[in-house]
Amino acid sequence: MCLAATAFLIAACGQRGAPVTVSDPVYRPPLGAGSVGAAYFTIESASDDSVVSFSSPMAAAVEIHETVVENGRASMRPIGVLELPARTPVALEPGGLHLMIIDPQPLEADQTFPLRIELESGVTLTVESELSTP
Ligand SMILES: [Cu+2]
Repeated sequence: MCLAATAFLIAACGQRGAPVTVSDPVYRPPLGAGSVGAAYFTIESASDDSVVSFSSPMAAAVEIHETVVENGRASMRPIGVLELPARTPVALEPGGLHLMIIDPQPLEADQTFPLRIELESGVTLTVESELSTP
């Protein structure tokens, strides 16, 4: 237990692994019979970093998408890596960058949705997102 805790601290304090904060995480379950939910939050890193992978033990896959408006029509496309410039909050929000949650398991009313975030620097963190219904 102590060993695991120490290893985590080292990973979180590595030279490039400066603290990363995630604020206001919310999870929107799929609407109706749909199978794709969404998640939004603001993420900020103290040093230049990037998110190389999002996942969840409660979903088949988690993709990061950007919203693109072309000829007045909004569409979205997956981006591979989410850049986190130092000390710059990056907002994931409806109509912008967002997470698509593929085939999520249903949540109980008082449950939160876990999201695992893997950074290029080697740091990983798990964020519990509040359930939010539009
Ligand atoms: Cu999307």
